[in-house]
Amino acid sequence: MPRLNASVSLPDTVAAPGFTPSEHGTGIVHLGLGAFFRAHQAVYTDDALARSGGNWRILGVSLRSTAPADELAPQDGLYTLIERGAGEPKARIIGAISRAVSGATDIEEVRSALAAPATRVVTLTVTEKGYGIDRAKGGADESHPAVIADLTTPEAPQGVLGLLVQALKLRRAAGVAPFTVLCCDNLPENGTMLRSGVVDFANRLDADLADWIASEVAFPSCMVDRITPARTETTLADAARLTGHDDAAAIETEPFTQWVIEDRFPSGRPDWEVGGALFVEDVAPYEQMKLRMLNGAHSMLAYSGFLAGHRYVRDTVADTDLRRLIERHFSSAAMTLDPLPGIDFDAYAQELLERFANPSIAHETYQIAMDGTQKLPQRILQPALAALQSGQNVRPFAFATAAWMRYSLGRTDDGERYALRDPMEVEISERLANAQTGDSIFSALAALRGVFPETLMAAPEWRGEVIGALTSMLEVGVASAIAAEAASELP
Ligand code: CS2
Repeated sequence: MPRLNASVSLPDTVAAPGFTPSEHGTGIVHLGLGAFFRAHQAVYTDDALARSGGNWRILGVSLRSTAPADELAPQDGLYTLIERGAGEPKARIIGAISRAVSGATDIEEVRSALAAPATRVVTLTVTEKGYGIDRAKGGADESHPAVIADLTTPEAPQGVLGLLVQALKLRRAAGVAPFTVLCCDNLPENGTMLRSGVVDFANRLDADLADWIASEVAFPSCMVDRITPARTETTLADAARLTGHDDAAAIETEPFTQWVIEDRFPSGRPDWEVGGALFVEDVAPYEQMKLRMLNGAHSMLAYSGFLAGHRYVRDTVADTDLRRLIERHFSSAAMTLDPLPGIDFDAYAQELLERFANPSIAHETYQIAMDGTQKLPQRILQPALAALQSGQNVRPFAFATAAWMRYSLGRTDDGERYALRDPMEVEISERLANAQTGDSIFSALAALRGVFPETLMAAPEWRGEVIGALTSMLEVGVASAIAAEAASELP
């Protein structure tokens, strides 16, 4: 079967880009060329190019891996997006990526693209752990390998903060306007957070440059949402069947998509609203809703569901006990939120449940379970603290935290071992080496640097609920602990 590329013709059933890709220049550099970016920002940009044109194609960069560039480059940046809703999957070809490169092999090209006047926006999806930001204090994380390396050789950066700062420095020296930096990871006030890392990193090298970045560079925050499971053999087989071409870069996703962005783009931006992006003054309430309801419930069901033997998210919804806990989690998380005009949290929760239950999406609990130390704070612990402080019952958040602690032991109830896949996994295993009881596991993990808010961990009510849930999981096994929790008086 021929490989997908710019010169192939496609069947009528497949939507081709609504613009001629080669007629549009590149205006965006995107760092983090994974499936989520291909299912989300690239699609909005594709819509914007089709409707409003502009030189807004994307240079896609994967910072470490060479695989995304190897997949996309022979296809002229084209790939198939498969949408799985009710009925047959739908295929569409995305043409927004002008070129795909890897930081491992093409770092010079990345550095010069970031410094180029044509680049007006830099977007990022490098995952929570990829930034090198100290999440507890803000600023650059001095223990992050890329931060250490880039502070040593700032003129040859490889990591996120180093690359952004070096490019901004070159732009300033050349009298080129700065780009706007748009963080698209699931972090609270993600623009403000990234700004703190960039400004602090710059300040360690050149205080004057740091002041200039702080006053001249825009870091709007945004909330991103689209459930995008890791690609499988089925994704590739469906792409080939639907398009008639081999496509090594195909990805699959759900029909739902949402992007809420602060409109601060002094150097311009694509017309992302044509794809449905919502531009608002303050994105924080949308981010909180999504992080605490969708992602919070995701993390809870991932740890408990994985340990109860559920491979996919949809299986956790089909388990009546776990489904009750998911619903309970949604409503407890909603209670920690300020009202959001025009949004009914009950309806949002109902829609989330339907999305989780999507029978055509095979989203692995093990995929969501990775990087717990990076996800727990904004998804579970901040709402838990808000609940504690307002006198709301903290039990649902304690159950989720206990499930993560149980998961951190690295073995199922049957004794099967699995990899934690967390940047703190070595420290976690060392701390847990002699911890057997709920009490000792709680204390061992509470001391992890920068993960748990002290006021929360010191609260007797919280401690009691987490240790209680964890002890039940250890004593009767996770599946039975879920059933017991679902049968208990739900708050
Ligand atoms: C998930 C998210 O893997 C995870 O941690 O919770 O990737 C989730 O699917 C997306 O945020 C949905 O927009």
